[in-house]
Amino acid sequence: MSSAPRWAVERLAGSFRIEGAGRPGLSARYCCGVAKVMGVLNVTPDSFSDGGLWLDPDAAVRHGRQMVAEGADVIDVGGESTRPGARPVDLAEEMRRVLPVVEALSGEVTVSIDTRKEQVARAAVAAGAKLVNDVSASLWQVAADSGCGWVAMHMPADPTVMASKATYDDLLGEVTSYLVERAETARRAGVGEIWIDPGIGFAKTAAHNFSLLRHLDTIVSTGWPVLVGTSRKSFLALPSGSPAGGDGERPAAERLEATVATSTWAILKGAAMVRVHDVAPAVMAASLAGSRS
Ligand code: HH2
Repeated sequence: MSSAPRWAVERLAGSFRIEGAGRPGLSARYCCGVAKVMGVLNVTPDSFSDGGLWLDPDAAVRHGRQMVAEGADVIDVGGESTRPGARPVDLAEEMRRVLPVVEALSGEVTVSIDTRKEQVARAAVAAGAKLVNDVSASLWQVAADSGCGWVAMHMPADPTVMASKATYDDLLGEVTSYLVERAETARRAGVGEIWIDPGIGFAKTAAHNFSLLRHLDTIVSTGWPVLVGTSRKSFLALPSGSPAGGDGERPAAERLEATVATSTWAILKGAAMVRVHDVAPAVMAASLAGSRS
């Protein structure tokens, strides 16, 4: 450890800060050279890859601490799955799942709340969350009122129907202009820290997801810090004939290598943060990809 460069030591200690987050024209990546890692903490029974594992609050907090020990910069606590076809969770149940976990972890690490409900976002911020991870891209007022950060993700249709809505005339143009419009609206409302996220896997085919990764630099060139979440998603199952080849469907638990590959790809294209279930390999990827310049 003593021979590690200073940035690596700072990063592993979890103290690396992205100075430029939310400032158009100043990509966060260029401020410090290393992308952040957001660890996924799903307090749900039905998330697509880890449903039920962390439903118990004590187990969730232990897992959150484990991800912090592995170098996560942010822990993203969610109480409602957004996988295609997922059933909505009622407000009281979502609050019951996430609030004790947010409260327990927010004194130890930056916590984000992954929700589409304004009341959950407000309660989580009151419990210590510093970032609202908003797949609906509609909750900027919560961030404006509270001074916390905000992630706007592209999801053109509700999870219950989104599988049938993956049609675009100009995928990259539509995703980019939607995100920039949301970010500018939030900035006008007074939000300081704003992230944009192309919403990999949300109303998108595998070809759409690969295309967004290939052209991620266009989204990065808007100047808003970009977050990307490919972790364990179904387009990484690599069926025969997919762009990356492969010899059959891989279950979610066997998509680690593909997650690391696509997270590294996103970082090299300029993403300032990646959202992953497996933190240690992503921290390694971010450190190596960031140390090249
Ligand atoms: N993906 C998921 C959930 N939230 N938030 C952002 N900003 N970007 C993403 O790509 C993203 C997200 C889906 O992953 P997961 O939370 O593991 O699954 P589930 O929605 O089934 O809980």
